[in-house]
Amino acid sequence: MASTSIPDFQQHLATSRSITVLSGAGTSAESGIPTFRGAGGLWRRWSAQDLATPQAWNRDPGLVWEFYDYRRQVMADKGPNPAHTALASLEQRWTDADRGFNLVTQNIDGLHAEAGSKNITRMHGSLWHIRCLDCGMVQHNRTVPITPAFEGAGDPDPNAHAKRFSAADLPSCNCGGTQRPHVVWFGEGLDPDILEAASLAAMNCSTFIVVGTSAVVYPAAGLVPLARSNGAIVVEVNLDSTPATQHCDFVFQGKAGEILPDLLAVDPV
Ligand code: BJW
Ligand code: ZN
Repeated sequence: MASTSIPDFQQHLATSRSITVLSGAGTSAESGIPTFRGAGGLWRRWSAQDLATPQAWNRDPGLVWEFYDYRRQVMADKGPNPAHTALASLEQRWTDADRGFNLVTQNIDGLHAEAGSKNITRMHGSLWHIRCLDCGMVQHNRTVPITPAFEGAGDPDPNAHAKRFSAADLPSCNCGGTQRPHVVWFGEGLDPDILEAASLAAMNCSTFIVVGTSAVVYPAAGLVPLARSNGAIVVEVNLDSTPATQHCDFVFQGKAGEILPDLLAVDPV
């Protein structure tokens, strides 16, 4: 049975030589960004599981770009919340004390970096980067709409008149290749270097903090038992229990933006 004692967790945290955090969409929920599997996770009649796939892209790249362009519209004016800030502040205290800190995130919204987090491993890519399908070049891109053809598109209403996009409407690279969102879709392998960095961070930490993830998507979800079996104390912060809960030494149920600022207000000793 996991503990819910804040003082006991803080006593452990203060002596932790290395902390790794695994974050998910719930970390950004209080910034106003819908999670994948919660309310607001559908776009028109599709879930991420339907559109965040190579099959959806091959069937209709214009529809997939419209989905991502809509999410870029939603995220463009959103900022970090107290959960992001508490994690950035924890990193600062731990690195100032020459201790380890890794933030492994499944999120693609960029809000951890905006809050000041530095040592970030982005498992699923970035909404603000696009990649050429021909030459592979990755570009930072914050243009919304992604091309003029997407002006006024992206309406999430399932009854919205759906515009069909042609190949010429999609963003294209200087080499002439079509560009896609630089994110990892279901069924696509993660960058091996990124997966290795995430796995090492899980294996080599003394505290593993899992925050705001449903812990159902692999390989990210596998980091939780990996950290535990390598000796880390595992703590979960989430509104609900998840498949990760069984691997936890401490569990704090509630909103990350409300729990983390107090829970992590600890100096290294
Ligand atoms: C709050 C809160 C608040 C809310 N405070 N908490 C092993 C077993 C079974 C299947 C597989 C396996 N290995 C691989 C697979 C296949 C697949 C997979 O995992 N499928 C499962 C769903 C069954 N994985 C893959 O395909 C991966 N590739 C891979 O492994 O390649 C090799 C391979 C392929 C095929 C077979 C075998 C091997 C790639 C996964 C890529 C995931 N991509 C996405 C989309 C990214 C781009 C985009 O955003 O569009 O990543 S899917 C989506 O899910 C996104 C997220 O990062 C990811 C995780 O979601 P997350 O963050 O957990 O969000 P939610 O919504 O699920 O949960 C939110 C949580 O927050 C909830 O728990 C709430 O309670 C909580 N919450 N408010 C605190 N205020
Ligand atoms: Zn190119």
